[in-house]
Amino acid sequence: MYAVLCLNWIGLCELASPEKEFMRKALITGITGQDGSYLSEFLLAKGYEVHGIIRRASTFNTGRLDDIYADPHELGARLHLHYGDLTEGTCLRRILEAVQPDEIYNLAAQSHVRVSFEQSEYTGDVVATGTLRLLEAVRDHGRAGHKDVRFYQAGSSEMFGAAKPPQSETTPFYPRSPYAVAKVAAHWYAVNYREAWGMFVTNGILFNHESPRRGETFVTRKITRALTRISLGLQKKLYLGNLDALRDWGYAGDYVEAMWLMLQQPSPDDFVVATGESHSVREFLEAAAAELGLDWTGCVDTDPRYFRPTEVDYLRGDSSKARAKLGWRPAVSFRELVSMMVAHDLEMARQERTLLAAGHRHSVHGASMT
Ligand code: NAP
Ligand code: G4F
Repeated sequence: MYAVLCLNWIGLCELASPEKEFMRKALITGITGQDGSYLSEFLLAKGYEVHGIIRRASTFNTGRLDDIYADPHELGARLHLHYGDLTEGTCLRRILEAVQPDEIYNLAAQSHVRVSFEQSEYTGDVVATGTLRLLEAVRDHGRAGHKDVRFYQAGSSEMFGAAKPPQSETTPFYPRSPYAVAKVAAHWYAVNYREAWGMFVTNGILFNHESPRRGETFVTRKITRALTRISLGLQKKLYLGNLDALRDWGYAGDYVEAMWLMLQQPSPDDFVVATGESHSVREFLEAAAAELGLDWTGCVDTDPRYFRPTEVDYLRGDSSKARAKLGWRPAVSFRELVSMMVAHDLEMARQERTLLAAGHRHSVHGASMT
């Protein structure tokens, strides 16, 4: 909340200091999302000046950044936020001109697969054409004589869709949702700008990665939020869709390191980032319930509204290229991930119960939407 109240352009107008001239600058689209927040922390710790593009919203959308945000009036503030949107090229160009970044991480997206079946045009506009707008802006930025920018494109294992596992950089794409089709388009725009204009553009093809900051309508977080609330008597039922889908789930904190490593390479390339291990939604449910000593069978039901018109049944990544070339490997195991998310959400549920006991009203927003 605090972050937005302080949002202004002062960060761009600060006088240059010798340290600032050598400080590397990163521009992150989608900075308010799960990955944007972890990446910001990672880059700030590496000494970067971090700029992020945020959307104007009628409600606060900077909650994930609250811990790292400093008032831009404060001396040495290194995180700066700018209003913008991937659906508008003009603002992207202005921000690029003002920030003059060394690295761009394009993380912004309508990233919910189920929602993309309802809002397919919008998803295409943000995910595919939004990436094109940004690439065009970067291309012109370079042509105007500015320093070269390294560009990271947030690709997704959803692009593999129905392709047989294990999926690697050489596996042909078979997208199964408007979201996945748009990500495939963005992927190929990125490849084309690399080949046509010699730009440093790298595609990260990341398999599912989760954390306590995961959006609450993605299945892992939906499960950990609901089961922890159920265990404290705050909720009775959890409604889910397909429990048989298999995903290669890693920890978001590990995956942002891979993004950064990709932009430190001598040349641009494409990399799959994955754990190499898959679990079903049912297994995630069982593991989370076991953490809580809960029998989930009585409190979980299926609701057809959470099924997808076309499902991705089985994702398991082969990240041997990233491991060999980037020296990357995941640090957090599946069990540790589940445990971390359950512990976080149990604490949230405890706080909610305390507030309720003290007479506060509390509501869980839109939990049944996706
Ligand atoms: P997320 O939590 O849903 O965050 C998405 C971000 O994009 C948010 O900051 C959101 O802003 C922003 N955004 C949405 N529409 C926008 C628009 N029109 N203009 C500007 N910004 C917009 O997603 P995530 O999990 O951090 O994922 C980051 C990226 O990696 C996404 O591109 C996603 O598709 C991709 N990806 C994710 C995974 C995964 O498992 N997490 C795997 C592969 C690829 P608001 O906060 O205002 O909504
Ligand atoms: O958690 P999900 O919504 O993630 P999904 O569809 O795999 O997409 C996520 O990972 C992609 C990388 O592969 C990203 F590109 C994308 O942006 C996003 O971050 O669903 C996972 C699985 C699906 O098979 C879904 O059908 O869980 C199944 N599921 C079952 N019940 C559910 C539910 N998914 C949701 N969201 N809600 C349910 O109630």
